[in-house]
Parts: sequence; C-alpha cells; structure tokens
Amino acid sequence: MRFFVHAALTALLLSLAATAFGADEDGYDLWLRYRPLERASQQRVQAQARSIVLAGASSPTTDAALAELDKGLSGTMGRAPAHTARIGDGALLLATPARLPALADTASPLRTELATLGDEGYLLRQTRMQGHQVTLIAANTDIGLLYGAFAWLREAAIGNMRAASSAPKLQLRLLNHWDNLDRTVERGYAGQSIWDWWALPDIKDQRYTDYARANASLGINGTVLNNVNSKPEILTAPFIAKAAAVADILRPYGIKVYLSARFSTPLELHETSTADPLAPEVQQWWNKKADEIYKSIPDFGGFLVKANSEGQPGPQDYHRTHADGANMLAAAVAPHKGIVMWRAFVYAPKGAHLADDRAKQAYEEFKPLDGTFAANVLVQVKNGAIDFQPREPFHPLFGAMPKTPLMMEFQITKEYLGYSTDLAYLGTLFEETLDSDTRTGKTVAQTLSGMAGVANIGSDRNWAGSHFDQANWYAFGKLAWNPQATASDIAIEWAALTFGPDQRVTTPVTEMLMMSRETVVNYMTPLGLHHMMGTSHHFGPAPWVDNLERPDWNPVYYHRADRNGIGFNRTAIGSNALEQYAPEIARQYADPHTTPQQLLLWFHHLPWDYAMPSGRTLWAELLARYDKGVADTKLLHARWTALKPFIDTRRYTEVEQRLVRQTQNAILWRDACIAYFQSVSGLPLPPGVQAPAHPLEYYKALRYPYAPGRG
Ligand code: BDP
Repeated sequence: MRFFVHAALTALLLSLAATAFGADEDGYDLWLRYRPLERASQQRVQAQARSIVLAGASSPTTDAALAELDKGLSGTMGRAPAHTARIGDGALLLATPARLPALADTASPLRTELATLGDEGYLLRQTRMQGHQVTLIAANTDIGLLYGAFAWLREAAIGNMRAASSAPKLQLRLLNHWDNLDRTVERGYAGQSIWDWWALPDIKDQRYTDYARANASLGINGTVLNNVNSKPEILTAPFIAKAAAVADILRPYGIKVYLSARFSTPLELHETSTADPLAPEVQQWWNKKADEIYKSIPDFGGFLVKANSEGQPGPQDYHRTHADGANMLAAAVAPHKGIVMWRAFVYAPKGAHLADDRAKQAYEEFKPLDGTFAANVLVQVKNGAIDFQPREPFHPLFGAMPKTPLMMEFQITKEYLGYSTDLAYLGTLFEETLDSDTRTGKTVAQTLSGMAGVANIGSDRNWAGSHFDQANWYAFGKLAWNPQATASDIAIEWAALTFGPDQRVTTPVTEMLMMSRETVVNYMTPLGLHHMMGTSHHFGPAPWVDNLERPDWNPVYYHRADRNGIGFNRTAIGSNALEQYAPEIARQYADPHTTPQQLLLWFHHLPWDYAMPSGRTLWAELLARYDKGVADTKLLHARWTALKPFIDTRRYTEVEQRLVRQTQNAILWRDACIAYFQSVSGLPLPPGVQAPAHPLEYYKALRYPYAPGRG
C-alpha cells in the first residue's frame, strides 16, 4: 500500500513538474517566447511598466517597438499595460532627443551619454522625468528605440531589469541567404527557403514579419535575399518588385535588403554584347539597373558578388581585376549610397592554373589590390582560408588589407559540422576567430567593418532545423553587434530565453553548448585536419577520396597521410602559406612545437611517431582525439536526458532524437577515419583502443544520394 501511495505521489509530482515546465513548444517563437514569469520577477517588471508612453508621434518603427512591448508584456505578465500620452510614475518611456525636449537639453547627462551611442545605440535607465520615476528607453533614432525595446524585453524575460547602454561596434550586420529562386537552399538544412518568390509580391507570409522581429531583436540590419551563386533573373523587373515587397516589410525593423548579383547578368539577359567591366555599354547597363532598383527600393543596400570562383563569371574573364569589377558596380550604386560586398572566396576555375596550395589563393589575388577599391566596396572574407571547416586558423587577409574595409563571412548553417542534426554551437568558433591576434596591432574583430553570416533559416517550423541551431543565429547576431561579447555569456542568455531562466536548465544547457563544437572537431577533424567530408554533399567522413577532377577537391590533398606521416606542410619548406601571416605568427607556427596543437596538422606534416605534449605519439594522440569526440557526444546526450523533467516533451524529444543520431555520426566518423588512417600508416591500434566496427571498404561504400542542402 505504502508503495502505491509513494508511486502515485511521485507520478503526481512528475506530472506537476511537467506542467510547471510548460506545454509543448515547437520552437517557432525562437528567443522571443515571452512565457509567464514567476511572481517575484513579475513584480519587478510591473514596477517598471505600469504604463507605456511614447514621446512624440508614432512611426512604423515605433509601432513595431510598441507592438513588441505589448506582445512581450502580455506574455510575461498576463496583460499589457495601457499606453498613455502623459508620463506618470512607473511609466516605461520611449524617447529620443527629437521626441522629448528634456533629452535634447545639452546640460542633461543623458544627452551626453546618448551622444556616444550613434544612430543605432540605446540606453535603459531608471530616472526621473517631469517629476515622475520612469524607466527610460532612450536612443537617437527610432531604430535605436526598437533595439532598446527588445533589450528591455530580454531583461524582463530573464527577470534581470538591469540598466544598460549599448551601441553596435560594426556598422554592417548582415545575413546572407544562399536561397535559390526555386526555394531550394544551397547548404540549407531547415526546409525550403522562407522567401516564396512565386507568391511574392502579392502574397506576403506572416513569417517575413516574424523574421524581421527576430533579426531586429539581435540588431541585424541587412539581409541578402538570394544565393551568391546567383541567377540573372533576380535583377529583372518582376524579381525587383518581389524584393521590394520584402524590403517594405523589413524596413520598419531597420533591415535593408541586398541582392547577390551575377557578374554576367546584362550579357546573359542579352542586353549587352559583353560583361567586360570597362566597356561603356556594360557600365551604363549597371547604372540604369541601379536606378531602376532604387526606384522600387529607395534604401536598397547594394550587391553581394561571387566572381571568378568555382566557375562563376567575373572580371577576370575579360582580363580585368577584381577591383575593376567591384568598382564598376560600386559606381552604379554610389549615387544612391549603396555598397558592394565583393567576396574573397576565390579559387581557380576548372582547368585554370592551380595554386600549389588552395589556402593561398585569396591572399595572392586580393592583397595586391589593397587600396585600389572604391570607397563603397567591402571585401568579404571567409573566416578561414579553405572553407568553413570545423576549425581553421583565421584568414591571412585579416590584417593584410589596411586600406580596404573588410567584412567577415561566417557560415551559420552547418555545411561541414553535421547539418542541423549534430549539435555544434558556433559561438565558440566565431569567438575564436574574432579574438585571434593578427599581430598587426589588431585582433581579427578590430580589422572588420561588418559581419555577414550565411543563414541557417528555412521554412521548418523551428526556423533553423533544430532547436539548438537557433543558438547559432542568435550568437551570430550578438557578435555582429559586439564582436567582443563572449560566447559563454551569449550561450547563457540564449539558454535562459529559450528554455526559461531556471539555472537547473541554463547551466547544463550552457555547458552543452560550450563543449559542443570542440566535440565535433574531435570526431571529425582533430589536430588541424580539414576538408575530409564526403564529396559535394559534405556529409560524413571520406578521407580516402583521391579521384576528383581538381586535386584540391580531394581530402587526400589536405591530410597528405602516408606510411610516414600526416598533415599539410605550410611552412617555408612546404607551400609557405605561413608567409601570408604577420612575421611573429609565421615564426611561431614555423615550428611544430610552438604551433597550437589544435592547428598542428594544418601547418605541419609530421611523422606518426612525433612526440606530442601529452607524451603520446601523434598516432596515439589522433586516436585519443577521435575517442574523446565519441565520448563527449555521449556526454552531451547524457546531460540532455538529465534535463528531461525540466523541458517540454516536444522540444525534449526533438533534441534527444538528434543527440542519438549525433552519437551514431560521431562513431561513424571515428571508425571510418581510424580504419582509413590505419590502412595508410600500417600501425597497430594501441591497447585499449577499440577497433572500428567494420572494415574500411564498408565505410567507403556508404552513399548519401539524397543528402539535403545541395540547392
Ligand atoms: C562552399 C559551398 C558552396 C558555396 C561556396 C561559396 O560548398 O556551396 O557556393 O562555399 O561560399 O562552402 O561560394
């Protein structure tokens, strides 16, 4: 009997806990969930928002800010306070100097503070205004007020209510959609493109507004709607009208629309006889095209261009330089204050001369052009010199082009890190690159004028393909606003907003996030290995591939493993890619003993018996890393299962299924790589290291014909 009472009580408590931790969520609300707060937090929020007051007349942007405050407060508090015209005690007051004379008063310390916050900054402050105690959201512009409203709501949702002041450190904070006009997404793992080009411009999905809200909440202020592998049609009148409809929706949220332009567009549309950037007919065509676009989209941001890379057309087809091409487009958008983001991800097209090391090509092509780009051109550089690998050293162009504004290009979508099935928080990857010291007097972050992230957004209900991948969108936005923010602070905040502020959840979730990317590095490409993924879809291990048309598409080109050793020698006696870095770095990394272990095989080819700091041989260390990758994946899973009582069933299950799959992926990577490297090294497995489950041929025969993301 006692047993039954006990069991019934436990069941009751468990079900209460389940209710306490909420009904099922599908992830659509992202970090803007606005779930009911506990009583004590509600009281704190209530004290700051007895009424809502907007100083001055409304605008589409203040309408958006007020609507968000209503939505947020209805959710967290159960009801939104009244909007009033007069300031009273406990008012939440939104004001700019133009809206409220008291803020324009040069003697006011708030005015002085605001003067440091620029066009997009904001401050949150408890203060007295017209004799009343108020909570002030102040900014210099309406966009600043919107950002401030989101920041205040974030504080409310976490129950903090701290004073704050913040301004973006980078002017350009963009998403890059690799979305095609047929709604497929290149390297997208979250369903179809959210842009329904067929339905636009007449039919406008509510998602576009929610997309704008989510991005504005992070301070993202631009979006490139279409794939860098672009099509000429995007610049025809019907598509300009479609882009204009999107721009109209995003505008109140401070987000500008940009388009990826195909360099040969006028030629392919049969409107010119060449695409040579120095031909007057081509220049005139682009000038007229820019005028046409700006007529429909007055605040059009400009163009993103992938040229002379992977078969895309470009100025080199006419023996012109990247600067000639970029400057021609820049001249077309300059009268409208537009910009051109010209990508540095270039490597020789098929059949052309192959560099001895693909990692060197962007630097070789772009460094000599420093100082020759027009003022409204930015060169957009991927974080590393190869291609969005789980780990790469920072790209040598950062710090090497002091006369050219640079944009960082990160990949938020996880093409090489397990799609949206494997958990890998990229905040740590982004932070590692941004904090790298270029030894030119600046960190990578300090060399930047902007930051672009290849979006992981799609039509999936949860936007990103998995709940945890939302954290990568979040971290990108936060770091674009402040590249000095830390990945762990961002993780804590995201965890609290996504799963609620209970520390029994936020602490372990943050720990999971923080260990996840290193876990993926360990089970995929430890110790500086890179580019060993399956051909074309880039899923799963394929270190054996050696038969592709271009040598630098083959994994064997990158790991160079043979009976004697492994790794790519990029020192002076190798490809000398090291020479592209500042002398201090080149010197430090010239010696394997002073090269960070995590980049060892990126820069060095070493014998299998090379002595590692751990006391193990390189061979044994490599095996140990693979084992750690698998062990840590299991640990991620175990940490999540311990959270079961605290997470709604739907999200718990969706994440859990992925972690089971990730463990299988990790084992696959470990086993396949060990089987392959053992076949080349001929070395035995040390005692205690488990043999791969299958012979090498089994792994080589695996195929993924319908892997997603190939656009
Ligand atoms: C590679 C992708 C390819 C992109 C290319 C790029 O595999 O789909 O088109 O980068 O950035 O990572 O242009």
